[in-house]
Amino acid sequence: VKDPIRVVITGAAGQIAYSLIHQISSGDVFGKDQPIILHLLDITPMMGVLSGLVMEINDCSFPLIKDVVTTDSEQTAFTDVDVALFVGAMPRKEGMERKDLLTANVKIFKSQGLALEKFAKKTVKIIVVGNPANTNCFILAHYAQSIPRENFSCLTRLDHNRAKAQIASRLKVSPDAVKNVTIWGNHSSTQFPDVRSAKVTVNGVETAVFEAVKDDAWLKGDFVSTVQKRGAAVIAARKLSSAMSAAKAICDHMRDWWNGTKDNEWVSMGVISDGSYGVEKGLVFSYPVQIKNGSYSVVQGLAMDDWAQDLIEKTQKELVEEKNDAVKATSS
Ligand code: NAX
Repeated sequence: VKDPIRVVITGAAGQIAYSLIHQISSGDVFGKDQPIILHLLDITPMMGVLSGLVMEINDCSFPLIKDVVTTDSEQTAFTDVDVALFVGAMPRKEGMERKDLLTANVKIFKSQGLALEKFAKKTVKIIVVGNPANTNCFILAHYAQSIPRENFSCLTRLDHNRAKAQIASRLKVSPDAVKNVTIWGNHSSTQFPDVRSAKVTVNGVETAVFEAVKDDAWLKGDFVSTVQKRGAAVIAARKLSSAMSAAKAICDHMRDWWNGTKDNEWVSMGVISDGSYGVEKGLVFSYPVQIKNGSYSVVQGLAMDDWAQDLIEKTQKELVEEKNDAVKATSS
């Protein structure tokens, strides 16, 4: 029997966590033989909601859940954790400037970064989901210097899954017939969903997505903007932001990180840039990655052209601006 792992979820009283807790607890991510102790962090006014959530977790009778810790204390939340899912963040409220949002989040992620540094295991695997996800991850990593840089990531897997779904629906195939799509850059509307190296299997035959779709104008136009704006489209229709699909994407991201990617396949993850593809070193940038033995490596040598380079530069520029504003906010 395996020892339990400790998994902290921040923003545990929110809507993404509500879907996420179920999938993690049922063994979908770490395996059906991996016991789990859940640490659920939220702010003080949400402690009542968390107590109700614990009733529901208990009532699910998950065999893998050995204990549930609910707390508003960062120390309690991050002590000895193996996995940290940073879902909670300050939401953008009406009338709030982008700068105010950034300042509020810098405060949260600075404080949580310091607590992670002090209390978590040094092997902790981290995904930042709360927006602005890339820049929040940058701040978190900055304040947790003793944790290896490769343990930090942010979620762009939802964008990756959205890109796969768009191609699959266009070609009337199952999403798992589509592989090697890439999300480059920021989890924002400047992201670059790229299928120039993606492949699709139709009737047992694997072909390039560009060859199968035979509509370059769509692949470079509406496809890109649909994926970039999908989050906004969900909000407009549902009056709430993506939650079920976000939770599914968090699980996909962590499952692949834990177990590895398939041979000759890659996934998208926001990671701390090592300068690959000319991106500023240290930025949290979404790349195509392959994973083996719990470690990712950025897929190298993918072809670039002026169109792609331009889009990568645009999303990089936005991330540099966000990072500079965030750094400014830490000193103010
Ligand atoms: P909710 O507003 O439902 O839940 C957020 C929870 O975080 C709330 O319970 C709140 O009390 C808590 N919280 C706020 N400050 C906290 C703090 N300092 N410590 C602990 N908890 C705190 O939002 P939900 O729909 O669950 O979304 C969560 C975050 O994910 C948002 O920032 C959202 O923008 C972001 N998203 C990111 C995505 C991605 O792909 N990276 C996609 C989905 C989602 O939009």
